[in-house]
Amino acid sequence: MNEKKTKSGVIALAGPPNVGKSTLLNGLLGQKISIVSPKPQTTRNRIAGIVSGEDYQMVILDTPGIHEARSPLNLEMVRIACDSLAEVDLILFITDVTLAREPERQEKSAGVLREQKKPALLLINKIDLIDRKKILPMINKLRGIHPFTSIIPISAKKGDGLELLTREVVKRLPEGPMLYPTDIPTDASERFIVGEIIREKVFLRTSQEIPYSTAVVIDDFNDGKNKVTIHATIVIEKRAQKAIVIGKGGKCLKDIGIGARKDIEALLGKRVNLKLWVKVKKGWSRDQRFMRELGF
Ligand SMILES: Nc1nc2c(ncn2[C@@H]2O[C@H](COP(=O)(O)OP(=O)(O)OP(=O)(O)O)[C@@H](O)[C@H]2O)c(=O)[nH]1
Ligand SMILES: [Mg+2]
Repeated sequence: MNEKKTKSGVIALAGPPNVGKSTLLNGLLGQKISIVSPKPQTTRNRIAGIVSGEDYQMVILDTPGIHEARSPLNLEMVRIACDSLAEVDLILFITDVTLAREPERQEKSAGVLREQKKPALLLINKIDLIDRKKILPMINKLRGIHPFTSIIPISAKKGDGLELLTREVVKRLPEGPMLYPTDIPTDASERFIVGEIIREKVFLRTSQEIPYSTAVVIDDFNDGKNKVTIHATIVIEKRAQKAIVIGKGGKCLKDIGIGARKDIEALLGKRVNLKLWVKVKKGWSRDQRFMRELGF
């Protein structure tokens, strides 16, 4: 029997915070599995999206942004991002048009690429924000920071350049069997994504240090016939933050719940009954044991 040859491999999305790594993962998948916000350091853990074509499979790892970290949580995030690079066949290093104006600032995060000695493509994201004429000079300026295999301008949000990007990635994948069933979009559990969706709504509806002091724990996930009942706790670090997350007359927490429920219903394709609590756990982001419970 003449078996059709397939190509498959693992690809990491890496780069500084906020450049659009998670938006790109969702764009390539055509489905939202990784949370997105205008604030840096949104993604905290590695999450794999599985993009399957007729004769290829790309297992794409979204990673936390690489930044100068000090707190234990942030150090852990950067470690996860750097460790992910060691497991992959190809690295997609992402920058955006704002950062690309200052190539010097990229050199540091590009330093992790030099350690890896792996093929890396550079993606310049958010080209929808600038005049097309400015793209070529930008590409020329960025060539110097690393011997990239190729440089591709994209707009993860609008979908520009994603077909070309897919072709360029598949071209470089080794021949091999499909690594996952072709009908599943991610290796993450529904429970994990639900926790992330709630955390995203906290990122979108609170400010200053609160998003960075927030973790979400799923206490109960009960998948009924027509309805899923979910109990979750939003964990914050200080008493004063609790009042803010709950908001005047409970408004902020209610909005977080409404936004999260809508997205969770879309994810699960079922009606959802979401119950949220807010709990103070002093200094959790420095507590190794609690961080392990969260999956770090
Ligand atoms: N205009 C424009 N905005 C974009 C594009 N891609 C992402 N964004 C926005 O950039 C912000 C950051 O996007 P994310 O996908 O969360 O970025 P990230 O690199 O995953 O960030 P971290 O997880 O914090 O490292 C969000 O407000 C996105 O909507 C794009 O192509 N064009
Ligand atoms: Mg992200």
